[in-house]
Amino acid sequence: MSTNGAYPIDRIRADFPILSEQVRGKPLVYLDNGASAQKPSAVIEQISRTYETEYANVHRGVHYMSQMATDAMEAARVKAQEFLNAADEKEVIFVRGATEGINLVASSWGRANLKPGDEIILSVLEHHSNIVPWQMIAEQTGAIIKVVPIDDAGEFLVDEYEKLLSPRTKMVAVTHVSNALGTVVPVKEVIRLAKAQGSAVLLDGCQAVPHIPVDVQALDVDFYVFSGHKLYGPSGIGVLYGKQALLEAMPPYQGGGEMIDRVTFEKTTYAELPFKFEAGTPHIAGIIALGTAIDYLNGIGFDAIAAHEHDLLTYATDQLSAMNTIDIVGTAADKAAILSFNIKDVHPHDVGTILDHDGIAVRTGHHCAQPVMDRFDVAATVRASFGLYNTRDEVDVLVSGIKRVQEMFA
Ligand code: 7TS
Repeated sequence: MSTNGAYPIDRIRADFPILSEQVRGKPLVYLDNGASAQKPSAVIEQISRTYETEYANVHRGVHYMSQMATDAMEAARVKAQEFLNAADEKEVIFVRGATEGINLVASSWGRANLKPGDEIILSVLEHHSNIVPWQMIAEQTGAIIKVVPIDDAGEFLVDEYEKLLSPRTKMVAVTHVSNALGTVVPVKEVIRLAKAQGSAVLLDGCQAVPHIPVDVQALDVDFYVFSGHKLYGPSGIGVLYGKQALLEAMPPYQGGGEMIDRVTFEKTTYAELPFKFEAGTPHIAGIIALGTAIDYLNGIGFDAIAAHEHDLLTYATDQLSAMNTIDIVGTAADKAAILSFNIKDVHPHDVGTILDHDGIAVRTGHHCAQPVMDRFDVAATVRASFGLYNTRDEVDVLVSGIKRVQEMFA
């Protein structure tokens, strides 16, 4: 099983109960981590433990259980703060996921800051959740969207980006890693150039945080979002990081309980950060278990994870490149562990269905990134996305499955 002498792959796999499941009589080969990652026992057990031993609503009870749940939730906020190296825990807002985080910024920051003629820069690589919220706020405010192109390898074109930047640029919102292609965007350079024009920057970190250590202070990024479920944590919980001064100047996104200071029918005042942006009862057990997922990742370490996943990506890419009926879509020099491809004259959905019969889970479709598909003039791709528990043996199963598809369609 081992792909790298020092990497404790057997122990890691044993941490994920679902990996011992059979699918159609075959061992599950889970290569759809880009859509959602599986959960280690520590995370699964933490969810039960919260409900069994320390559950009540948070931030409102003087009673013991409410205090316990509040303390556990706030400890998870500190873990998320440290995970991103944010300067203050107030800068960590719990949201449902990246989608809600981006909608929050587009709506709240956008309403307060965008005027007709202001420009928002996105890239062709964006997931729909980093396109549509900006289109919605652009329509409301009269702001204009500009799009950074990519080259045939799927690389973000920094030169073209520079040409789009101007004093009219108010927001640059780009992905850190492309979910469809795996391209790692040179975000440090993107941010440096945006700052030189006085623009704010939001990074969509969904596909980055499971693979790359992130330091929001070193990046000097204004907003950073990610979803817990791609980080081996629960679904329904994610993080929006924002610089304190920006968050303080932004109006609330949703109104309700938790986010107020004092309510009267004449005038309502709002709570301090982070609660101003956390209306309603949060996903308490999910937040606490997200903290557990962060602990789990830190326990393995990003250097080890990155080396392991790089080995898997290279091993898989080498084998697929050697097959002459395969087109790899996205061949950037710097890629996270995502491999998108098509088999000549076979529809990706047929590939996915046949692979599923071998117990192999891959995603097929447009990956909620239709502009990327349009750029490569394809309707869809097959995408294998690797996680920290995948193995070279599983890549071999994928390659055999692909060969079977080729034989069936020959
Ligand atoms: N941004 C990126 C880069 C993503 O990959 C995704 C989800 C999102 C935003 C939205 O995240 P959510 O948790 O709010 O839904 N990407 C995928 C994917 O690639 N396959 O399924 C979901």
